Amino acid sequence: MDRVVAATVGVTSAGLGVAVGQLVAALTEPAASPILAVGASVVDLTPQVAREFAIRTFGSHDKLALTLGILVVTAVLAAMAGLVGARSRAAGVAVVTVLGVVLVLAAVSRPAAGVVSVLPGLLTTLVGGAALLAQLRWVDRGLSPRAVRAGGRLPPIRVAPGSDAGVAGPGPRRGWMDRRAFFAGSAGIAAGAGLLAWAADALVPGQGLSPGVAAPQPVVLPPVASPPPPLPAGLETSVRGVTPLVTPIGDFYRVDTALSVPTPNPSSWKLTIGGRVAQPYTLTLAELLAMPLVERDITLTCVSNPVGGPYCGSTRWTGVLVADLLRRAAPDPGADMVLSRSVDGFTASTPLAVLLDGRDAMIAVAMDGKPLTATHGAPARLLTPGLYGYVGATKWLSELKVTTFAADSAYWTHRGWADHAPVKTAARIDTPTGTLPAGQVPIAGVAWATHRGIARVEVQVDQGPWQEATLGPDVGLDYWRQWYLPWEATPGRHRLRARAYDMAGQVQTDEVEDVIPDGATGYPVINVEVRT
Ligand SMILES: Nc1nc2c(c(=O)[nH]1)N[C@H]1C(S)=C(S)[C@@H](COP(=O)(O)O)O[C@H]1N2
Ligand SMILES: [Mo]
Repeated sequence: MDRVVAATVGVTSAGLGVAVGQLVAALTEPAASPILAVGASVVDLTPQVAREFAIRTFGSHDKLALTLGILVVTAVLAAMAGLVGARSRAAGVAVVTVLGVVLVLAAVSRPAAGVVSVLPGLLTTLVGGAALLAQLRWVDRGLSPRAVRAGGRLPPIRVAPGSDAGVAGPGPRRGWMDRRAFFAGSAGIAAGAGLLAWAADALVPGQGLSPGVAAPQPVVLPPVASPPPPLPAGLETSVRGVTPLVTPIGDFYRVDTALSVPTPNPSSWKLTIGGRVAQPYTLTLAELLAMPLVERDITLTCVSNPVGGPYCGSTRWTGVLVADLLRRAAPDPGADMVLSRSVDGFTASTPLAVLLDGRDAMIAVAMDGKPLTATHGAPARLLTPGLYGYVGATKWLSELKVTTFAADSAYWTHRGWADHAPVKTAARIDTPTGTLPAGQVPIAGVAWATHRGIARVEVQVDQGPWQEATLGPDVGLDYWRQWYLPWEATPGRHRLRARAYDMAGQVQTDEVEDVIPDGATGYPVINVEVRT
């Protein structure tokens, strides 16, 4: 059989199978869809270095890139199945079976998998395999898909015994193939598969190629007893290009391992507090919201944020203090860590001492006065001021397990990242960038030393002296600080650098370190060109 034809048969069969699997998943269990299940497994299995590369290279598009990568690899494997199947049906069936087993295993090995998780992979395999065999048979019998669709109206093929060259009667000759009709048929199958996949995608918000925010069921927040005063106006009202004091929720960075956004049902959601405690207990969302709520202004940063990078956001959070919840459970004196678990299986390890040292570590239920969005962990997430997100900010929280670092490790610490990861002091230059006209212009940005507070920011132009910047409003130790320095930009190329000091007077280090294992360091550098 023509190789291109055989490969095409494989690809369209797989496309149909995957599309049916996506649709079945959309109707039963979205996370078990072929693309998401395989994608999530790839995410969990991929070595850290490759993930870092993906995050940096693709930025927030890393999930889309991963999905496209999976589709390309699937197409290649499917083409091979077509080629193998054209030579030997048994071998083709074997290849499809192996791929099917991988699919089903990927789905059932997801942390939230249930019995129905096998369905999408199973149907993908059955439909894909059946489509493969049927198409190979059509092609072998020398019928174009159009002719096949005509079905009974075609005269039966009569093959002269002992001959494979010719046939008697008016039917198409054995081996004859209308390539154009075949490819038209293939395009039809592909279009059908595309339509099914599109329907599946539309049924499940936030799934697959559309990284949109899935709408959580509305959570009604009770009023907060003694909220802090409203945040002051930030420097953004006077300094153009500086990051706003409060990050709009829509601009708040998102980092997680979830390919599809988990959407736990708020009415059945539960938080379990257990492990090495005297009094384990479980809370419903209503019970959690009935506890005293606090509102705090906190900056959240990702350990994967490169120097000067975007993975940092600041807003007002509403929640219940973790210390209150833990004390009620009475932790064992020998415990030194709280392993927080997400409904999607992600875990973070937070030092118990940090959670009990009086800082405002909380189970957050709202950002900026509004219930958490699905992407930021609805209905409730952990938030630990002063620690990077991977050790203190578990989204879609389901459990707090009091334990020890000796007994347990978490998703990222298991993969070589640090157990103890306080946020490092960092300044970021937001403006100017690129090319600008000569004249007065502010050099401005934000700086954070979460839970230590920012005392001072300095700016250096070229090899000049470090100059003290003016700081924006002080919102507290846990919040970033805006800053600016007026600059008389002269024509030519200039190098701008910045550095921050925490409240203890400690300047950020100029030693350049990568994000692994506990956060990047070094001064941010911006090169600009000033026109005459
Ligand atoms: N369930 C879950 N929670 C998670 C993560 C994750 O992958 N899964 N990533 C953590 C990391 S690395 C960071 S930096 C913060 C980011 O929170 P955000 O997406 O709301 O900004 O979430 C943390 N919580
Ligand atoms: Mo992170």
